[in-house]
Amino acid sequence: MKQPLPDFAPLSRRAFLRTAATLAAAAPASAALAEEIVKLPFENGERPLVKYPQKRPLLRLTTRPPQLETPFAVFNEGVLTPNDAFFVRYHLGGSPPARELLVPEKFRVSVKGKVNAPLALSVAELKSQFEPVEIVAVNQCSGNSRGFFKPRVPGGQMGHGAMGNAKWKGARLADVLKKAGLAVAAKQVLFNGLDSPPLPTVPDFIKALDVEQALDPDLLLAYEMNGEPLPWLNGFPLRLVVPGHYGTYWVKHVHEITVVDEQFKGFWMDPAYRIPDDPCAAVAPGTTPKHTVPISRFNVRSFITSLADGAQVKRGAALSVRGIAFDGGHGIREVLFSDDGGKSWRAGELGKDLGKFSFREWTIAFTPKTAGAHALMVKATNVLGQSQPLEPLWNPAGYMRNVVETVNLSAA
Ligand SMILES: Nc1nc2c(c(=O)[nH]1)N[C@H]1C(S)=C(S)[C@@H](COP(=O)(O)O)O[C@H]1N2
Ligand SMILES: [Mo]
Repeated sequence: MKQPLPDFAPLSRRAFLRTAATLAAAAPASAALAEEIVKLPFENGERPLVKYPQKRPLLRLTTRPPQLETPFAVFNEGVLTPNDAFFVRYHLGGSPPARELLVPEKFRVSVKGKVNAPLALSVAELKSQFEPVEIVAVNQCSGNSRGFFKPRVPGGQMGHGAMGNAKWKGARLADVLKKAGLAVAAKQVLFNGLDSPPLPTVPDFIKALDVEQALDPDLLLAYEMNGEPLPWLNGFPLRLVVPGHYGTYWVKHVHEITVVDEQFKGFWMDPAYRIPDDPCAAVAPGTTPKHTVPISRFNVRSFITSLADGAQVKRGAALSVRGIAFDGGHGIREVLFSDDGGKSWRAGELGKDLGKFSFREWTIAFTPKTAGAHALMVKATNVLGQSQPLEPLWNPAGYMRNVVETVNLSAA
């Protein structure tokens, strides 16, 4: 079974080489084509809209490695985020891996370590030997919305576009691990992708899950996203999908799965990607947590997508306000909407349920009756009763922002 390489059809070969050079080297030599700049609403929030292979123009945060954010208006196009608009995050200067490393005929994912029968599987074998499973799930970076933190924190200064919702298809990780046969002593499972550090001093990007979590039937080794092979920049040909959990675990271009009999201590598990060991994952602004744990599930979030902050609307004209809500995989129970800055709330209507890991669409009717300012707010609650704070929570890494967001309108 032959698998196609990532399809760069929309770009001519020259354009591809140019973009690939942009990916691999520093900024383009000629800035002849003036880039459109998007201004995110915080200090130093200017981002050029840049086109990468298989992507429409996205907000570029860094060039090496490529870090691209989805323009927020995309979230009003539909509940699934199109592949060409899906955000891109990498950590290592040597990312993304060169296309030559991803040739399907050569690509294998190995399963090794504390297993009874080590495996080396091609994507074709993953497809033919294991039941294919589809799941709609949000992928969100731990630092999504970090740019809004006050006091500000170091790290990628992202708006709300480091998230996306897609239909993932792949083999259950649990089925693959069972085929390899876990040794009795197995404790954690490590995942490594084909991107590598530019210097030996930089630790490789390796993530760990406890065996119990790795055996959860919701976790996939995914080869498809929204009915297409994964885009190059989203992990072609294979990535881990950990529904309900922050993107840091969703290892792209995954080619090594190693079962170990001890607690893994790699840099990207400790000290990176840790949160205060507290139910709210927060500390007093400006302070350092005493104890930390690895980041895990999303907290509850919701957004208005049909109206941008600062929008001008017509007084007396009926609006259908629309948005999305999601949580760490329990499901959204209720979305409350306020058109008076949080004084009164009424329930929005929930849209089609695509599963407990998906964005949930909501809508509500609203007519601005008076001229002047209107502060719209949205607050979701999941089936466990967990909701969103009215005041932002703070932690030094700028993770897990989930304050109730406000969209300010002006009616005339
Ligand atoms: N191989 C590899 N996988 C990776 C990363 C990486 O740097 N290398 N970054 C992770 C992080 S932090 C996030 S948020 C998600 C982003 O997924 P995306 O680029 O497909 O949107 O990829 C994850 N998987
Ligand atoms: Mo991330």
